[in-house]
Amino acid sequence: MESTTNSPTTTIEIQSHEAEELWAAIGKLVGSRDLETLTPDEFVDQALEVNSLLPAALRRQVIGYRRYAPEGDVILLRGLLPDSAELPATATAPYAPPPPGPAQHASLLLAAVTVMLGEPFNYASLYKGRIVQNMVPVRKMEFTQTSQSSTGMLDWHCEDSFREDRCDYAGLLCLRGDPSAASKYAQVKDIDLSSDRIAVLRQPRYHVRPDPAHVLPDDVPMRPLAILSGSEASPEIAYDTHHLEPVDEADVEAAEALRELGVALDKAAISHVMEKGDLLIFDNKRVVHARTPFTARFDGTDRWLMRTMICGSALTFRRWGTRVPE
Ligand SMILES: O=C(O)CCC(=O)C(=O)O
Ligand SMILES: [Fe+2]
Repeated sequence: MESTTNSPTTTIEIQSHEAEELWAAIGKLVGSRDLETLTPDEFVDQALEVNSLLPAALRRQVIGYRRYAPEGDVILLRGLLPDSAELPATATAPYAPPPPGPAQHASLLLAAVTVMLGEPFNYASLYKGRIVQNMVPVRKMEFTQTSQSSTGMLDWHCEDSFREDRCDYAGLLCLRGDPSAASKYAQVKDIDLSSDRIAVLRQPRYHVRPDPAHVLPDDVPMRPLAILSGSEASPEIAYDTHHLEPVDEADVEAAEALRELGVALDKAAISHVMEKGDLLIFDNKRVVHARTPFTARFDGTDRWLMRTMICGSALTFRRWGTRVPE
């Protein structure tokens, strides 16, 4: 994939003394308490307590992003974890509960920032329904199209395009980076396609199968969808390189539009190698993302991101009636 910088990410730098103070305050609030004993709702209540400890400028900027996304559909917060944060060995599975202490404090910090965008949630079918999941390499999964991959490229996708109620935002907090693994993203507003191709992609000529990271029955039907939607000024996208195709396999026009979209995404790509303390937040309706290959060692030092997904609609959240919908 090409890497260009045709639309900058808003980067918010947290000063090192602010990160140290915040980390100490979380340590004081939580101590050695095991947050795993909390229900998902109680965990988010605790995150709201931490939210009030965040630097005021950071809170203003994240709320500004939610309201107007003034500089784009992705924001990158840097320096959220202080150098002094001593994190344990990288988790070995997406659903592995972090031990009490710093790793749990990091998961709470992720929820404390992202709760400004809505309600952190997860589907019951994904990674045991955990609200904060580990994005870590897993043995034998190196070439899958899931967060557990490593040697293989994780290609362009939106989170859970197969669900109508997919998340509005996702947040990825880096606990441990890998210099080879670049997070990539492309904003749909940056893609350059002819109006004919766009018109095709706006028609419900496609369908998408469930993401393989979910544990679901084999007979879940494919979801019909238009890849592009929304107004011309503020387009939205649902995309998945591997799990989306034209409904009619003879529909060559739909297939060609899809192929050209893939090329346009590569051209619009922005790339960032996540480092410890980076928190990347993207709008899942307006941004497609990917990750480049890296080599896993499986020795506790591998790349480790924590992810949470956010429902920005209070109405959708109330309809679910739970933080872990089926
Ligand atoms: O590891 C990453 O950078 C992203 C992982 C991801 O996109 C996913 O699991 O859906
Ligand atoms: Fe993803």
